[in-house]
Amino acid sequence: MVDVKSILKENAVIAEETLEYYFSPERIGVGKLQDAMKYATLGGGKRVRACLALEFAKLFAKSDMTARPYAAALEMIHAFSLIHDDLPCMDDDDMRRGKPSCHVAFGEATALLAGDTLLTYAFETASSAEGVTDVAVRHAIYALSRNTGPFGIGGGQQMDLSNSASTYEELKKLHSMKTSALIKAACLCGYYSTLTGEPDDAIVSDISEYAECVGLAFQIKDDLLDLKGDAALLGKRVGVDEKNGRVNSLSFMSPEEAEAECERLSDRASAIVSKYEGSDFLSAFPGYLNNRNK
Ligand code: GRG
Repeated sequence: MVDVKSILKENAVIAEETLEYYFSPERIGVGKLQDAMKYATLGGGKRVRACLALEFAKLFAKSDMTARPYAAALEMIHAFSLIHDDLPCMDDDDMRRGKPSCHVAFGEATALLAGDTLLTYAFETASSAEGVTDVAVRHAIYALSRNTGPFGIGGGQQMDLSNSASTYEELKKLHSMKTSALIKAACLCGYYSTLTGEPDDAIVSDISEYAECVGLAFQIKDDLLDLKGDAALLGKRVGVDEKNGRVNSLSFMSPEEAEAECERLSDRASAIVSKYEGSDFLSAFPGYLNNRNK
């Protein structure tokens, strides 16, 4: 049996070390902006997106080295989205990862800039990755930009702001953009980082479907944790969606149905990836994420 918890932890250490490298004073300078970028990115989070990038690289090339800059870039983009998501004009959350949100610690203006700068620095990091082919860089940059732009988390967040989904199918579209998209970028960047020629369409299609299922289940579980999770473990407030009258997956299904849907999605994800040799971790990871308590 694969020890998912330990492998996730090992990958989180690699992600943290890689981020430290990219956040060295020689690379980004020093000052309040840099402090805010580091505050929001380092020393917290499960590193799910970094882990997926590293593991997909290992699946296709037996090494995670090529994926490390992408793992860092993905966590920068993710941290950026969390900073902006917590702002008073968005979800207005004052706690994140067990500490005051970035805007509470640094003020709104610096938090806004720290988010923007993390996004642009992620692309600097991804485009200057060493030890990968030009074709790898081209595809990875496309995956990152496509999945953060109008058809990715940016567009998904705008749909979320309208709080108007009236069916689960509509909400699923939003979740696909807001949550699955960056997970898809992570899985694809892992594969793309190993490329020596053009990507294989069938592999890209499998990875995309795997990521879509993992992302949808991840968001439903996030909604379940908001309903009945432990704020101390989660490091953020719970009951936020209910308090703010937000539409989420539990607006359309009972908690039991939501858990069953998570299981259905993670079974589908496992089935897609299990045909690849060496996919034990990636097959087991979706089920592990469904059982998380933070
Ligand atoms: C990309 C232009 C552009 C804008 C971004 C603010 C925003 C617009 C999007 C918000 C996206 C968002 C916060 C989606 C929620 C995804 C989610 C379930 C986050 C929680 O992820 P975890 O549990 O967090 O992996 P940790 O802290 O473990 O990293």
